Amino acid sequence: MKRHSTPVMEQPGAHRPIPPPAWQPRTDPAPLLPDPEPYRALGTDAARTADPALLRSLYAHLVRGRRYNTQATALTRQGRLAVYPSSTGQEACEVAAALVLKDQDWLFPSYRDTLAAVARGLDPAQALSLLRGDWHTGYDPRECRIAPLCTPLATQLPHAVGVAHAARLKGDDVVALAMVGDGGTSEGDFHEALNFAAVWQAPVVFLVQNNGFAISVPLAKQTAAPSLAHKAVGYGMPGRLVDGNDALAVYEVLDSAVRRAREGGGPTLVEAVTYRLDAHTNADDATRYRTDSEVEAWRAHDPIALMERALADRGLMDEEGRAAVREEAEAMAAALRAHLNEDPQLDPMELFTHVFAEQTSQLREQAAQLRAELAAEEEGPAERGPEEADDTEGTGR
Ligand SMILES: Cc1ncc(C[n+]2csc(CCOP(=O)(O)OP(=O)(O)O)c2C)c(N)n1
Ligand SMILES: [Mg+2]
Repeated sequence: MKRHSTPVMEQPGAHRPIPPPAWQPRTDPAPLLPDPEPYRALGTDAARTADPALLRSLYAHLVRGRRYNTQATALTRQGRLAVYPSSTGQEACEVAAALVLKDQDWLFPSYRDTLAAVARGLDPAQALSLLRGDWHTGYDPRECRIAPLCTPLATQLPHAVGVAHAARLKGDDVVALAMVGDGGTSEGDFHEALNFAAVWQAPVVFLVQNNGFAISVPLAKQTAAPSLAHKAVGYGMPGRLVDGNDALAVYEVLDSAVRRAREGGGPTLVEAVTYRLDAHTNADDATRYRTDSEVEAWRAHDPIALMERALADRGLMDEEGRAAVREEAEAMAAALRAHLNEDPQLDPMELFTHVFAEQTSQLREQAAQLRAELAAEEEGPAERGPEEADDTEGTGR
């Protein structure tokens, strides 16, 4: 009997497509993955061998930073400061971010990162100019190499990449460290900044302070990623996870990321797991969206207490030393109060300077209007005739 033989290619289920050209991942993802647990240094051998001067300096900055936060918050209650986003509980991230940078490097802070700017050397009172509504940024960003405290979420990140990339093209030894909150990682700017940073291998370090909330929105409603540090892998840069309340751990992780960037190794994304102990700002009531017990659990992991224990364990600071640190912080707070209790002498016309290199026609019009209003005010209130007064009577105007 003659058997019908069907060609292989035509047999049902036996279709074999031509394989695509060999595919390989462009980067091995394994070394980019963050550790499963946040890195900790205090209470480990790393703290037992760390440089005593570094530990003492971190501690002094933490205490000073906490005092700065309580003082600035008090000034909002006295009507001396319009708004203050406190970083109490997050001081370890703030201080470490500032201390790992060299003078020629750039810091790109968010609105919550006043302490980082102050720890980098910015005058404590000047750092509050913006939040008092005094005068633009309040300092010269180029002189301090601190970008303006940035309120629009994550827009500082592409700026940091641009500065870092430009410096690399010019051959300048500059690293940019950009700070952002957990909520800021949901912004398009975060994606664009990290993507370009990795493609260009820009000398930039991204520090995400995951403090649990974007105002009242908890992280679980913000992302389904295993961690924010994992997001780095998708861009082709290493992601590091660190205990954000352990100042030595944050310092070590950021220091190694900054060194790597400086040596041409490209960007790193660091997620510091921390907690905002205060409300979002003085205008927020945090009891509406989180429990006291959650806050108390984080208070037990206070960055200052952790560092105090590490110093005591090594016999590096006694009560006298701690009192001296507190005294210095009090002096800083007193100077801050004195400065903010003075009414600033401001020229409203300066509102229009430093906005655009070339002023727009709308701004020119607005400036002219303001100039006319100020001149009218100088001349005093216009005298009104009796008939004019009669005209407005009873009209409710
Ligand atoms: C582009 C943009 N969208 C919305 C806001 C309003 N806003 C101000 S703070 C904030 C939450 C940010 O949370 P997170 O990034 O976690 O920073 P945190 O305040 O916790 O430091 C939001 C949505 C803003 N400032 N900018
Ligand atoms: Mg947050």
